[in-house]
Amino acid sequence: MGKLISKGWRKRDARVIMLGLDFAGKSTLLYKLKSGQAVETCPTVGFNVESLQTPCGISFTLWDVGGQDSLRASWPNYLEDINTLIFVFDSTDMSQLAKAMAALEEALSHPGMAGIPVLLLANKQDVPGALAPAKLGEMLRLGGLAKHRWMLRGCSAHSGQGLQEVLPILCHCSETAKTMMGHNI
Ligand code: G3D
Repeated sequence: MGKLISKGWRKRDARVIMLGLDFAGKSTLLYKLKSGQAVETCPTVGFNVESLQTPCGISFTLWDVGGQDSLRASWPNYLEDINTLIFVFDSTDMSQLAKAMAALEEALSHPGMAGIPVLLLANKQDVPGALAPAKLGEMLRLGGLAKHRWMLRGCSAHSGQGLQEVLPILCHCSETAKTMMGHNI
């Protein structure tokens, strides 16, 4: 880590991209992380962008890129030169799970994603009957994730449950980016 600091990593923003299907809760998460407050949102058209200060002193520029079918084609444009990918699942919508997993695979296959750590968020855990993170994890173990360091956390953008861990995880990911491929974060 000392090497990274001496190369000036702390002087520039870390770039984190948040992807997921529409209604997964990306915008709500972004603004909850930013302000600690839940906000009224509209389905993301294009992207929202926020800067976040972190416990480790790195400032993150967090892009919430829309997940609608027509917008997913633009995801590769955002996957260049990133430090961490956050992928958000709507844990209450089983009908979209296969589609969400396919979208994740597609994002992971982008050349810019080589060696980039991935934080998976199983959102909406406040809703009774939501898919538990452990169950989602069992479904995700195979595929493109094997080539990345990754971590799965349950959370609720409404209640804030699980979000206190997110910024420290992002700090850790950025400090150790592109090392330890194939290991969990
Ligand atoms: P998106 O940016 O991924 O498209 P949004 O998703 O952030 O716009 O959220 C889509 C809907 O899910 C919103 O509801 C939002 O309030 C809701 N939502 C987001 N996160 C959570 C959560 O953790 N728990 C619950 N229960 N709902 C959540 P509306 O009704 O405004 O469309």
